[in-house]
Amino acid sequence: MADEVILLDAYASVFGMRVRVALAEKGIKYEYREEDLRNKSQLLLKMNPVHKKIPVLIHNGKPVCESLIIVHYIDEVWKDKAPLLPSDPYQRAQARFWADFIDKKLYDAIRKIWPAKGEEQEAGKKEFIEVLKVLEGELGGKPYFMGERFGFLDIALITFYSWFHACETLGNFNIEAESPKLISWAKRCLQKESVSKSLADPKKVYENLLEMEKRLGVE
Ligand code: GS8
Repeated sequence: MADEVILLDAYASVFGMRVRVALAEKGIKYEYREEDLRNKSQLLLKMNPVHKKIPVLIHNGKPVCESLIIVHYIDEVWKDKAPLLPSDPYQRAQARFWADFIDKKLYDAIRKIWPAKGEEQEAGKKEFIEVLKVLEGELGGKPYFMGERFGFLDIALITFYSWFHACETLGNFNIEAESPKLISWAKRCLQKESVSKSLADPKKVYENLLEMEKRLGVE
């Protein structure tokens, strides 16, 4: 019997995009369902009753939640094609460490650039640039984070690229001037169809944020 794969997602989500890239890397066909996060579907509430968040991967009726856990799951289930995590346990631990760093530090810094303003936004910008520089150090001279192959850690980070334009415009700074090697890496990742087809359009992400600001009445 063919696998039934459904993804509950939201277009501009850095977390949802990770799952889209992983599924594309593996060449898995799936049904994409866009969630309205202001009016969540009964299916989302049933499939992720703990966090009530997207993304949720529903594989043959069974839900898997949390983006990094989902990417890991995809790698383990569809292991014949495009391995995402390294086979060496130490390398795997490193990949998980840095993915955790991205979730804890980069996401937090972005939330300070938007919807924050003034001093908090300035602090967010500083933090964001510092985090990018740490990541750039970890990338070093390698083409991808784990070496020669695109994989788990690249997936964990590349989805933030869709938000870079919004961060730069809202925070009035230039990411490439601060972290040129990281932008070269991002462009390398974007040459892959699995990435370019799965990522949200940076201009749309920015427009979405402006619309959300209007709705929330952010000055
Ligand atoms: C984060 C998911 C998340 O924040 C993961 O999957 O990695 N750690 C999780 N999802 C957001 C949308 S993206 O900003 C979400 O579903 N929010 C709905 C809500 O908070 O009600």
